[in-house]
Amino acid sequence: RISKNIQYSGIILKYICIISGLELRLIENKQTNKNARWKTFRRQKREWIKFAAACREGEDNSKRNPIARIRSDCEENNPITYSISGAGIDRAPYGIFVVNPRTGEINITSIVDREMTPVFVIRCFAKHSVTGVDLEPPLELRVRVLDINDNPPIFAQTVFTGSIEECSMDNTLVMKIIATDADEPNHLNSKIAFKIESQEPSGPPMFIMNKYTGELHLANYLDREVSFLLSK
Ligand SMILES: [Ca+2]
Ligand SMILES: [Ca+2]
Repeated sequence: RISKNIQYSGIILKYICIISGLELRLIENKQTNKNARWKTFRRQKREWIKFAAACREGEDNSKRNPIARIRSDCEENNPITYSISGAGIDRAPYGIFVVNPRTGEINITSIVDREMTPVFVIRCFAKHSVTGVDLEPPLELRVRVLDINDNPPIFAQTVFTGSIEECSMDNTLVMKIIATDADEPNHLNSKIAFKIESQEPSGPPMFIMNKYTGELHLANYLDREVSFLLSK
């Protein structure tokens, strides 16, 4: 709370600023009127009031409705119609979010897919119900879609082919296996671990797979003739 007096041209202005709003008190000191007259002007800080809950993909989020609510304090003096637009509303995927034009409550109506739309940006409007004039600047409401682990890793190719000269140095890089996972990047749900499931010819392991990078390195005893014999 800040309180300050300012003397200006015979008028004392006393400002009292309160965090939740703004109250301006004006004291007029006129020579003709020894009793100071108080006038109090109150102005609510105008703002869109908003909140938005995050939604989880692949599940019914409607039990958390309304997932967002928008409200303009112009509501007190004007008939307001709320509307929304954007992806998930009037652009594909259509009709996922709907707004109650009177209350500003935003509901989610269907299941969402993070891999298709990781964040919905909802543009919100508050228009005068009769004139259609915007009573507030458009507001952007972001609804993040939380990831679930619903995608397996996929190899970039069905067959990777590599070659290596015999008698190569230990641990020589033979090839790198590439795979991707469509779940959220840099998240446990998209983390990939590589592993050699089996080798032909069977026998002692000829290669070492780096679990994290997919790099295949030579083990220390590759001999073409031995491998050839093993494969026979
Ligand atoms: Ca995954
Ligand atoms: Ca996912």
